[in-house]
Amino acid sequence: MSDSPRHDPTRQDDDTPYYDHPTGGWGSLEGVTKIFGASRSSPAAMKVLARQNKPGGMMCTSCAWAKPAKPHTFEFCENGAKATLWEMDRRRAGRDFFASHTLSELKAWNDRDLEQQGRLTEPLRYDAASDRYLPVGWDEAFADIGGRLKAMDPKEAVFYSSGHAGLEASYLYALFARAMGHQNLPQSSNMCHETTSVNLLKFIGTPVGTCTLEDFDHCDAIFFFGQNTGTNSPRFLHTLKDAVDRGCRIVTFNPIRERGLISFADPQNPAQMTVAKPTRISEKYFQVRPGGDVAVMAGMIKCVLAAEDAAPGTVLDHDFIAEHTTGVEAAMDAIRAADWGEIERHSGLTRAMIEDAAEVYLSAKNVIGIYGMGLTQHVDGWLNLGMLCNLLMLRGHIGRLGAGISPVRGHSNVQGQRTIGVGEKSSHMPADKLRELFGIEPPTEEGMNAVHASEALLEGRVKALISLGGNLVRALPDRERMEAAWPTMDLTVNIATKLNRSHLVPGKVGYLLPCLGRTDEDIQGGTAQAVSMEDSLSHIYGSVGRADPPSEQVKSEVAIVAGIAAATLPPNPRLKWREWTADYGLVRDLIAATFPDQFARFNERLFEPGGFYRGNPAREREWKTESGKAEFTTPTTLSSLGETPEGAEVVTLVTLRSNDQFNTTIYGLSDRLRGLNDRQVVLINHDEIARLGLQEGQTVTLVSAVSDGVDRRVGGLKVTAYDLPPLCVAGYYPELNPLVPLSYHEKNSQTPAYKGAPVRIVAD
Ligand SMILES: Nc1nc2c(c(=O)[nH]1)N[C@H]1C(S)=C(S)[C@@H](COP(=O)(O)OP(=O)(O)OC[C@H]3O[C@@H](n4cnc5c(=O)[nH]c(N)nc54)[C@H](O)[C@@H]3O)O[C@H]1N2
Ligand SMILES: Nc1nc2c(c(=O)[nH]1)N[C@H]1C(S)=C(S)[C@@H](COP(=O)(O)OP(=O)(O)OC[C@H]3O[C@@H](n4cnc5c(=O)[nH]c(N)nc54)[C@H](O)[C@@H]3O)O[C@H]1N2
Ligand SMILES: [Mo]
Repeated sequence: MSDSPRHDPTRQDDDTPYYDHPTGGWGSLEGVTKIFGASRSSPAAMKVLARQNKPGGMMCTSCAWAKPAKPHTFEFCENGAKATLWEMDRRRAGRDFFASHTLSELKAWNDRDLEQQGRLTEPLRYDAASDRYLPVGWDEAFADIGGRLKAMDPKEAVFYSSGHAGLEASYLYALFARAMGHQNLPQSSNMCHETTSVNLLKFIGTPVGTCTLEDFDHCDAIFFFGQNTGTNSPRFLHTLKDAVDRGCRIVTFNPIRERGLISFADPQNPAQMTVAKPTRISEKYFQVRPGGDVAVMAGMIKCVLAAEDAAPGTVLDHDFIAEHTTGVEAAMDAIRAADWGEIERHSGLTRAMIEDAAEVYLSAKNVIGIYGMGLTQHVDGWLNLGMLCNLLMLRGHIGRLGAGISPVRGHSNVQGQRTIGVGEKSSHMPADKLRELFGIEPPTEEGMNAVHASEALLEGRVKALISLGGNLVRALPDRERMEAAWPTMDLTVNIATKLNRSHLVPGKVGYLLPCLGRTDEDIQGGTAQAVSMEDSLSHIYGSVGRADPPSEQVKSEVAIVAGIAAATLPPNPRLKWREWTADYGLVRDLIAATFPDQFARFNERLFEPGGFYRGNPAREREWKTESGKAEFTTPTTLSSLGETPEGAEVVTLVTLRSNDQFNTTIYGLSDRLRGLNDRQVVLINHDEIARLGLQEGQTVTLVSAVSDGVDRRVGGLKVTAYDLPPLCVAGYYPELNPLVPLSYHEKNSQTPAYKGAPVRIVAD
């Protein structure tokens, strides 16, 4: 590939060398059509899709982007359709399948083939003698699990949740843990936006973003850091396109020229699909070095301060700063002192480029800052967010219409689960309410998040793990060490829709319990039930499934959580597991009683078009921080990579999602929007290939450059030239997870540094 794309940080054209169509457009329609052709989804799928993300319909199981009050004709995207069809799979992984395969045999299968067996149909228990999962009755399963949990020290039990399950099951799960006597409630956000939950709370007094959809109708500039909209939240492209059509200017910082942030053709707009030009999304696109965002923002702030110095009193929002913030002097002193040479070195961008970005900031009345995993999954991720808050606050861009900070969340209900108590801290669920509503004395000892629970597992301190969805073995860092530790547990219980890797490493006693998905009709007490979720913009929606469940044996997540809880906990007339299972409205009443400020009249508002807003104090300029003010952050470094091992051959590994996967679920091997068709690759800048003495197309092994006595390596990766900044390489999650050390995480929240692991490349 001698014509392989060169890295040219100055380029600002509409093209990416790999995929020369806009995101959306015919490509995404083709994508949907292809899945329809290839998948074995039920014929009801089209009906479900037609109502997806609309009031009274099913809320997408893919990303957490908002569902507008006035939906498009099709309010789903290519990847949302994939997620729905994945769940509505007509294939079944039933008892015959499990009878004919041992787990040792299944371990040799790839992850995709495991999920391709289709939906799980009945409860299973691992039988060590035959190394197989065998059918078991629900009552027997609940009684045995309950008996084992009852017999152990509650602090040795861990209840994980992936951000799928609705608020109802999640609330009961969080209640169950605390009634049992622990709050070891790690969640997928611990690997994702925990950096946000912990640090935004510290800086501006809210664990979530401050924007709503309305803000996107009024902003003049958007600064976009490390979020791949075209793949991970495609419906958001409509919002961005509308903003651009209104004249809003978008500036993006991302090591990769991601197609969706460059141009977009609305697949639902006949004119744009045929004659009109696609919309250019980012006016300016800067290929920042991984971890270089701190330097970018320091540079931009220097420009803002220079403008203020040149025309004192006209640039900064002095009233906002004086009335609402603290720490501005120390933060600004440190930034003034930052050296442009260092800023250029860490960011990989020139001073002129950063000045260009600052010009957009200075010209805008209302600014929104948006970010994703590119800011959160770094050792000094806290500083990424601190600098973004600093930048926004200098001109009062928080708590005002058209402005704010907007983290784009991952799983469809990941934010909501945290809101209603799934979390390891006492502050996640008010103790007085637990006493008042249920007469239980909640634990005072803080629980374990995902990294702390993983460390405890490696040290033999975790005896039981219940997983409400997810694929933790694959999603965690340091996979090989984690996978080896899994079978040391006394009890593992996986509540899941499809078979995955984590299910193949049961504890000494292991259950696999099949649950309904959100597309499935959920009848309880003779009535169809709704479940609910919260989006990235803090709006809550009801969701109704209408598909035929995969088998009569499959239970809802609410029923399974309640079943285990009832079998574990001593009788308490106020813990009405059976009644709650028969009517989820009763659980929503409990959520409203526990969190009255946010969930008042929950049942009444369940199907409000556009969801109901649960409010956000920072949006109202009420700062629930330690100081009672919004806090400026003083930078201690200009990179978020942390201390990196020395050596010219050490490069930063960024792990990525493709356009054909949802986290650990791999739909297919293609990454259309990046022009890639193979997942066993390491992407490297053309000149770096030469610098490191490699050849395109050769296979190499990536070896961790962290020396802590653990050997971490992944081999068989094809060297692929790609337009990336120097000194970094990229490849796919979850294949490369063995290379990220568990100890390599964000400092305040322990979010693994999946975007900044130091590695060396060794020829195979
Ligand atoms: N189709 C689909 N949708 C999904 C998911 C999925 O797997 N598939 N996953 C869901 C989940 S759980 C989540 S959390 C979200 C994740 O959505 P994103 O937040 O978009 O996360 P990633 O895909 O990991 O990639 C983040 C982007 O950050 C860039 N990046 C990497 N390092 C840096 C850096 O140091 N600085 C900057 N500025 N950019 C950087 C990468 O090039 C990439 O474009 O998506 C959700 N939606
Ligand atoms: N290297 C690297 N690692 C990462 C990341 C990265 O960017 N790079 N990203 C991290 C992030 S942001 C996240 S959020 C985590 C994701 O970690 P997880 O949330 O643990 O993983 P998922 O792949 O989303 O989980 C998929 C499984 O969930 C089950 N499932 C699907 N739908 C349902 C349902 O409705 N109910 C139940 N009970 N089960 C269901 C299915 O069995 C499926 O196999 O991974 C993290 N790991
Ligand atoms: Mo995530």
